[in-house]
Amino acid sequence: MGVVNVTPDSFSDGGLWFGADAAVKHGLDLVAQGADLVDVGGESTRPGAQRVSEEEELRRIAPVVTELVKAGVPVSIDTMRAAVAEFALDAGVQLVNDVSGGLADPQLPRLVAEAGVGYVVVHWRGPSHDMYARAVYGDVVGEVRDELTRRIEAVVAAGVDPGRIVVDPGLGFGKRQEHNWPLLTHLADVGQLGGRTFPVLVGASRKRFLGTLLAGPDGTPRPFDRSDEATVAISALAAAAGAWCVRVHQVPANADAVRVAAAWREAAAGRARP
Ligand code: PMM
Repeated sequence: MGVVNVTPDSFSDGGLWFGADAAVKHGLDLVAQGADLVDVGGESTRPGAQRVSEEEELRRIAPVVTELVKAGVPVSIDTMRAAVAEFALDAGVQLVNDVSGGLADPQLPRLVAEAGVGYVVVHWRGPSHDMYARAVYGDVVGEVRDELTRRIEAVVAAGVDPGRIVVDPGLGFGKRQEHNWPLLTHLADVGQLGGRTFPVLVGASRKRFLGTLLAGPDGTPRPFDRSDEATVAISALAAAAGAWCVRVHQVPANADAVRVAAAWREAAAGRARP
């Protein structure tokens, strides 16, 4: 999954694709580079971000979603708002990526259910402006699994087909560096909820915990745009551990990493590659 953030302020690529034409071109480039899906978002969720209005979010994503779908690109819409999802569903997106897991807008799961598309349910404890206040865990993997299970029960009660649900541990969303790593090393557990196995999406690309890991000798975090190689390493490890999808800003090397991991898994399972 390649990311097109149509925002002026996303921490990883804010402002780069803010104009609709630049955003559409970027989406087409990501597909040419090997992305299977393009995730379009019009609201930054970086730590501390304030929410944008619904009108502004719609204004940002509408032409980009419309043009990419028209060009035959498989699009997912990254939104927490039913009105934005509704526009995107009418335009023909294949997946709704809701970083609030249905908590921010209770109307959203019902819309997804009616459209019969895929739904990414992300672990979330509340809005970005003060998300670190909620980053308190005893057993992070257990608590994320319990909270995701409750979200799945809620969205299924709203009519979403469990077979269309993808789960996401929500790296960085109300989680500090010490919380992200155990989630990454327990991806199979994250996908096993309430007696079912769900596909898992991993969004580690350019996140702050990678910059912290790669800090210089004086402790200065590595800038986000110099953590792409670390993102590629996570993509390989996550895909080898069975993740269904990795959400990334730079596609080429991540697409290669995913293909390496697929060959690795096949060989490990004793199957020869054709
Ligand atoms: N992270 C961001 C935005 N959307 N969606 C999913 N499913 N998972 C994520 O981890 C995720 C997301 C924030 O990153 P960005 O602002 O760099 O796109």
